[in-house]
Amino acid sequence: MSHDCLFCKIIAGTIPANRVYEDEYCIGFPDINPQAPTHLLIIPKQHIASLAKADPEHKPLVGHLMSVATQIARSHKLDNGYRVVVNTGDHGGQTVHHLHLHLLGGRPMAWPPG
Ligand code: IU
Repeated sequence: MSHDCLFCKIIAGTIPANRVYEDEYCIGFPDINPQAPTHLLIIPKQHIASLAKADPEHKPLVGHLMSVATQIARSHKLDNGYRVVVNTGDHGGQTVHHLHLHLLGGRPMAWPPG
């Protein structure tokens, strides 16, 4: 846990969030500023600052997060498709420095992203 990390505080329960998913390794909850009808964040319980800071030892965890995204997309019936985004670093548009997957769905997405 990193004491000045917002997402670590959500994991610890000191900041509330509606956990739509939880297991031993990660939680999923709605983004506070949704960019699509479904916009959830999936975050590991372990503090990893970004995808760029993930080491080979984190491979099973990163794979697990992707698998959970699939599972949540199914349970939310995003049958027409969805997008999973991992903003990484300044140029990637990352603002919260705790690894997270955005799961966006419920509308068609444009490409390329801004
Ligand atoms: P980013 O990929 O680091 O830019 O995404 C961070 C997300 O965290 C962003 O979509 C915010 O709306 C979201 N968020 C949140 O859900 N709750 C908060 O208290 C804060 C940010 I601060």
